[in-house]
Amino acid sequence: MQRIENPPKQDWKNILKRPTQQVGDIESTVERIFSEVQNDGDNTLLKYTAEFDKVELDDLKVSSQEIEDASSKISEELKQAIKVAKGNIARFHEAQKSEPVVVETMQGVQCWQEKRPIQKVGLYIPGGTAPLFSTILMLAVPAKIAGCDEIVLCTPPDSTGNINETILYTAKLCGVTQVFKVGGIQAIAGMTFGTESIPKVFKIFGPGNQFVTVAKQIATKYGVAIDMPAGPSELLIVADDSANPEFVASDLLSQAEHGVDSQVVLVSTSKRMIEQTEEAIKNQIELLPRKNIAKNAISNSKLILVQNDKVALDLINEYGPEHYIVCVENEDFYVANTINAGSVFIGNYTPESAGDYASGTNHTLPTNGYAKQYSGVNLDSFLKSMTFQKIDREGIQALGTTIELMAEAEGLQAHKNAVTLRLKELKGGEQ
Ligand code: HSO
Ligand code: ZN
Repeated sequence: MQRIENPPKQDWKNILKRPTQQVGDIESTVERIFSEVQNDGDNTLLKYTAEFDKVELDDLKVSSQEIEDASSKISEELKQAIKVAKGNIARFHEAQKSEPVVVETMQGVQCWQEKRPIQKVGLYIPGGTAPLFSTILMLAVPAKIAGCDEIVLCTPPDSTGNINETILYTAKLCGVTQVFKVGGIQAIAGMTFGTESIPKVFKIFGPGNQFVTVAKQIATKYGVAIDMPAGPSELLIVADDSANPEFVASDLLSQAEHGVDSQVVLVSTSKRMIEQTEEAIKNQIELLPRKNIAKNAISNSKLILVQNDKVALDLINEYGPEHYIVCVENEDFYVANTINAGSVFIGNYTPESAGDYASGTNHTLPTNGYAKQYSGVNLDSFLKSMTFQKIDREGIQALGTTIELMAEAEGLQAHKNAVTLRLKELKGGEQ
């Protein structure tokens, strides 16, 4: 890990740079696959599944038999754990529902806003080295609470044409409507246009590699919404001598093991804390099954010593971490004054893994500094707001002249007429 002491402000940007991703020529590849999927639907999906996932499938859709079989392969303890997590995630997101407020902006003029579900949503769950079934909980549970009618899930098959059993079990448990064995760019294209098998969706959610990330961005060109631009996992911890360096090290490693491009940062006003954490990382990392990935990520990561809390806070707000652990005596200062972070974990007994799996908050969060302008996934991500208004006779009489004057000034006579005719009719009625 790189140790940095009291860096001057002009160096922060450079120090806090995320590991760069090789984007290269991805965009033209994505465009090509999108246009093939648009023209030749399932055939293209099957062709690319054979090419990238090394399996020839007859059918993209997971059968109900496969889903049933999956359930019997999972231990009761794990099923129970998934249900506990689901309960907490559901409680937290259920509480995000809000009631419409009717505002009478003028007498007789009522305006309000109501939320309605996005009817069809698509969830992408990556394959790869770790089957992230927890992400299904984070996406399908709020989608269901929001009332989305159709929840489609795409995930790549393994080379025998199967999907991880826990992914299938969790998808069923959370009310996913259909699961498809397709991954990568072709999966995002399938959900964007719809194919013979896969329904077209209105919004796509979920993490993925660089190809999937670029594909989601291209999907927006075709009118499909996305949750947010995704990037590698990140964690920033601010810790002082009240923190436990073994705990801090374990948290940093928990994110470092996600991928070689994950980034973890420790900020502290205590040199002792930094030294002890570095030592603890060295010991713990050797015992991890994914130590090679974690070591790579750790080599990109930083231990930053700063002069005081104010400097630490400014640096944290400049970085805008996806996950942010606060383990300091004066936690209130950090909690109250942090403006840019995806999700905040407070105190020595709040590991980031809690939010990754089971405490109730969502783990689909803005990375790459996007916490400055994006929220993590929440119930509203699956809803859209519609406004309503109802104006009565008294209301149009109160507001009419205002509208007429403004329409006239914009040179839009028909707009004005729509009011004038009504006012005239009301006047006539009075006589
Ligand atoms: N930390 C990841 C989510 C995750 N962790 C899934 C474990 N499983 C990104 O927020
Ligand atoms: Zn994680």
